[in-house]
Amino acid sequence: MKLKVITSNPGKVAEYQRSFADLGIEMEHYRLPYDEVQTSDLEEVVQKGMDEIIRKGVRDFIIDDSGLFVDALKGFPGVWSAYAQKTIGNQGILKLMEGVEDRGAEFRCCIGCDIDGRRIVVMGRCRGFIIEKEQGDGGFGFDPIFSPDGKLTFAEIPIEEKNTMSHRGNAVKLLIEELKK
Ligand code: ITT
Repeated sequence: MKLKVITSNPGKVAEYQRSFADLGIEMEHYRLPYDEVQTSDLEEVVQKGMDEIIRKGVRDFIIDDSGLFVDALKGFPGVWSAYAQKTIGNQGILKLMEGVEDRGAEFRCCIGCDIDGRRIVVMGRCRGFIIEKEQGDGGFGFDPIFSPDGKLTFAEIPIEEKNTMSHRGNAVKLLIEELKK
């Protein structure tokens, strides 16, 4: 079985390849731009993205819309995470958090999977903290500033370990439960 991972982000693909390796599902990086509708809802982005991809005649794929929701910033950057990452970056987020005591944040990941004509949409979450300065050079995106326990960041732990607790790893667990049904 082979599934296309439709994304522009190779970091996501690496995590899916690791998660599905033991299940014998091959995850193939597939680049196909699709519209990410402007909405405050990750699931809506995924549902509309899936409709568009299926209209283009592509089947057996997954897409993933994710974001970092910072408590003290009232959920920013949230659904605008990709834009925030490209513009202000991790340093910009740290600047917004200077002197802020409440460091709580949540990563969310919505996965849409089209498989054998079935549509499965699941959401995974991971709570943690925005640390004071960037730490680690693994992972991607916000990994160097997000720590699930306030100690090591996602950029400092191996991919396998990140997958056991991350928003994407938690969404994958739900997806696998659905696939088994
Ligand atoms: P797509 O082509 O799949 O949309 P993208 O990187 O633009 O790739 P999103 O639209 O889902 O992805 O944007 C989410 C942003 O949050 C993006 O900047 C990611 O780098 C970041 N992000 C998502 N998951 C992350 C993770 O596990 N660790 C760190 N940053 C993450």
